[in-house]
Amino acid sequence: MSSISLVKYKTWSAFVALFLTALPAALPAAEAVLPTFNQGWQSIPNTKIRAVCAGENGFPQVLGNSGCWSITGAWNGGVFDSRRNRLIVWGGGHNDYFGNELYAFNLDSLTLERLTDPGLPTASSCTPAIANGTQPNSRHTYDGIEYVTNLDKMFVFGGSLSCGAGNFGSDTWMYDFQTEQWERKNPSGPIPAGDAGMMTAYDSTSGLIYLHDRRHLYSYDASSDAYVRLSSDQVTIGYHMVGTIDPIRRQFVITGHDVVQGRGMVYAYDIDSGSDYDMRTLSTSGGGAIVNAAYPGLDFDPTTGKFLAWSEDSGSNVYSLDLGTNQWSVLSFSGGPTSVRNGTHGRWRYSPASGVFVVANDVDDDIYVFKASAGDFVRPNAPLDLTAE
Ligand SMILES: [Ca+2]
Repeated sequence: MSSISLVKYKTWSAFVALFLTALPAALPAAEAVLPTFNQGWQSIPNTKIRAVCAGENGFPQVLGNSGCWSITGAWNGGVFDSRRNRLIVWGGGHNDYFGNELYAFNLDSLTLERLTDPGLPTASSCTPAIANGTQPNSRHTYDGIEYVTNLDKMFVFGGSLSCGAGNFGSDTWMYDFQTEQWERKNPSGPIPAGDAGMMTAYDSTSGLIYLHDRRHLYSYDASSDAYVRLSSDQVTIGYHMVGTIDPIRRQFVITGHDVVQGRGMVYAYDIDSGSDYDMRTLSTSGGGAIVNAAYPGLDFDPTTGKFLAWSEDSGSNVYSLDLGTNQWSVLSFSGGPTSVRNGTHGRWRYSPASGVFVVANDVDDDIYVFKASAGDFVRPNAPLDLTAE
């Protein structure tokens, strides 16, 4: 296995074909070599981002004031590339770190790698683009990046740009995982306000990205490059919050410590057709440690129909929110990641193929996997729209 670079194979079918040709005949099936996970927390050896961080591996000019720590610590998020079963971590920003390179942890190979080298030269001022306009400036990415499953691209909105002032961008980019190229978008429609508080989620039903700045809910259609402002009534919510979609109940849910209210809050928008897009405050119980956290990790678990959340204030506990009862439940385990500051953002994500959550807590931590249930997980069939390249 160690001589095979699994991540070069971009599709499940190519991936399976590799196993069938590369493995000794005595090993009968691909499932025999794919990892399975135990209930609770597991750390995956040799998966520290710092070991492959660009700033300490050939690109000292991107280190900034805080160095490689910034890739997770400087308010940066992540997305889940469900086609390749891997967590993507992306961000730097402000004066902390100037690299715009991507990192990936693959749940099938259990390896972590740097996918790209940083774009050069780095920005000399607060510009959205670098490398002759072909790549985004590095930035704190917060909850402002998402994997767009139907296009196999990563969406990026705004963030605190790499420059002395750390100005907030309001630019939109897509990273194409097939061509490994960035594209700056020129969207139509009212553009959301660039700020620390933007929250995004991809909706698998509509194929749209939903984005909330601190005033309004928007949708973004990446195919037509158009934002639409969905909410009529302006709200004022604080930052330190994250947003995620319940695709079954058709809700965009926001939670975390709201600096405007001075306490943790849970908000929701109905995103089903015919919605009035009015923001509702949900009265939930039992989730104090997660609701009050700054930038918690929050993602939907389709096997239970609940949100699962983890934050730097959670210890080894994971919190589960049932939108049917508005009740949080505590899933108590041991051996989870050690707390760091500045939030988890989108670095806590669900893997549909493996049936686990995965978190990149800190560049000096190994990757952690969390499995909520004790039973075996049956790997779903590969998506039908994948073809070999
Ligand atoms: Ca989100």
